[in-house]
Amino acid sequence: MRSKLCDMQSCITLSLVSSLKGGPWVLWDDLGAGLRKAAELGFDAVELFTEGPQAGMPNELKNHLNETGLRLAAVGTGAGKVLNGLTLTDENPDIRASAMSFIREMINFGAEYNAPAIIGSMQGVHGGNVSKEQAINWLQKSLVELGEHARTRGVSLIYEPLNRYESNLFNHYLEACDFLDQLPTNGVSLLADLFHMNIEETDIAESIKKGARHLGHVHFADSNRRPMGNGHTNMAPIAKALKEIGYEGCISAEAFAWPDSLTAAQTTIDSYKKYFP
Ligand code: LER
Ligand code: MN
Repeated sequence: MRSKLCDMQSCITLSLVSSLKGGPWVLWDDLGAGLRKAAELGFDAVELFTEGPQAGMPNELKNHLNETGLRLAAVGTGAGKVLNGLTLTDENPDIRASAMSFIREMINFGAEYNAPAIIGSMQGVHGGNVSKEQAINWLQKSLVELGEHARTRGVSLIYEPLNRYESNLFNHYLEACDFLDQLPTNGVSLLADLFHMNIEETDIAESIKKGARHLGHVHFADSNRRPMGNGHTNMAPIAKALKEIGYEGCISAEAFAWPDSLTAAQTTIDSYKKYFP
């Protein structure tokens, strides 16, 4: 039975990019088997990580979603950076342009299923010939254009602040909120990744409350990026904050398949039920 216990939805990540084994996704490789497992455990939705927009096997995906009753929660764009070296803040204008078209196509792909695309590592970093001001300016322009594009497709675009070891643009959730306040679009919302926030925030629950206006998606992982329950994150006040602000989006497990994929999926749904009964 599906765990639709509150207005939030339980979600689990599924990566179809086998070459990135060891990365922070819970289910792996086999779309059909992964979705059936997610449904069997009672998840409401799945977040997909694919090589690109063509790699989601659209018809197959549609059929599996129909069969399982799962919703597609979001699509990750990180492969654009990790596999193809594309970022929105690269000094080379051709690479920035390719990053834009990659993300535009990912937005279109997700929008077929009413699912937003997530911009995490594709935001890039500043350094070398690219000043912080320049990188943020490029990021700003890109997010406005892509956010407006997403709106025309009936979805939002999700921007994810990352911890200091992965980006040097926006590491804090509330700084990213201020940045979004300045954007002349309401097509972009923010991702609160509890793993990144555990590294950067003073108080995760407080940041979520203060920045509730932009919250669009949550990545659910413990302090060590293992499934929630395997680290030292104090989840109770974070869950309370999410309930208090009336968050109605996905709580999506982007965590290592630790100690293995199926155990991680089970631990995640158990934690979800514990904190969001
Ligand atoms: C993507 O959601 C993310 O959190 C990044 O850490 C992946 O590198
Ligand atoms: Mn994340």
